[in-house]
Amino acid sequence: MTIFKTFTVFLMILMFSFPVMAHDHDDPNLHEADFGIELDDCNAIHVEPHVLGSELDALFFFWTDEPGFDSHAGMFPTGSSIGFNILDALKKWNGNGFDILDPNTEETLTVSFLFSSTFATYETGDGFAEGFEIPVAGDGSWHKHLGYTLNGAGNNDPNSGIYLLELELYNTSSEPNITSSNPFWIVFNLGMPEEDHHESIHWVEENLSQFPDLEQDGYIDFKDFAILASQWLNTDCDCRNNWCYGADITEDGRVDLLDLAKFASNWLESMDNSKEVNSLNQIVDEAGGCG
Ligand SMILES: [Ca+2]
Ligand SMILES: [Ca+2]
Repeated sequence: MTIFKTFTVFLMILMFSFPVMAHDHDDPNLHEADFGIELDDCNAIHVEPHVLGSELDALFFFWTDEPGFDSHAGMFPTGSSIGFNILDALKKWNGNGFDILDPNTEETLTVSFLFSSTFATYETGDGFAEGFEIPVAGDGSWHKHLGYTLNGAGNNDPNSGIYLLELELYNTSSEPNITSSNPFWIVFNLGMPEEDHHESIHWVEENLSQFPDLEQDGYIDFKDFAILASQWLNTDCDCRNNWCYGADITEDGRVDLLDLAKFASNWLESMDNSKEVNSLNQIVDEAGGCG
């Protein structure tokens, strides 16, 4: 058995021994169904969890206002606003991943908000789309529900399916200067079985959120594992050291079995790609470790 295969078995044992638990809100004071938002120690907007599901209501114009956003009082500078950007085209679940939809011939999604006198709407396009800004409350909190409407092509109703929206939040404050959030996702379901919805949410969690490409070259391989190993059991991870150089994949302050399980499951999934397996074997060969 090669070192590569031995290591794969080792990772699989770890993965099945220490399943990664789904993220829940751990703050009981925030609205449980919403994204929790806060500023971290580096004045970056932190959105938790990174992925939430939502149900579109076919009897109510394919609309929902869930999930919302919630923060504690005093979190953001009063007088500032929080805005959102749509980071990519709307995508649709195909059973194994998400396909990009053509906004000219397929579904789009409209994001809306009712200000005191005006109704603001922004629609997904074929890529990045700028959203709008909503002021922070007088106590420095931001608890808002945007509206989401799925549009069919032309004048048609939208087709049943599971749709993916990618967003980011930013704040208009310049003192302090606040960094935009990392991408986060809403997975909308229109008329599909809940088990398919859950599967698609899990796919986003595994493949888009907390993707453990620590060296950031587009591949998950031994070079990334070397970074994880170098930070193993480190307990002082935070935004100031970029969560222990990315090794604290779960961003909970320490590098431990939860991070290794996350790393292992992504690595094993990437092995479906034979090119990736070849590159991994090549690394083992170059390291002189092929047994
Ligand atoms: Ca990498
Ligand atoms: Ca961790």
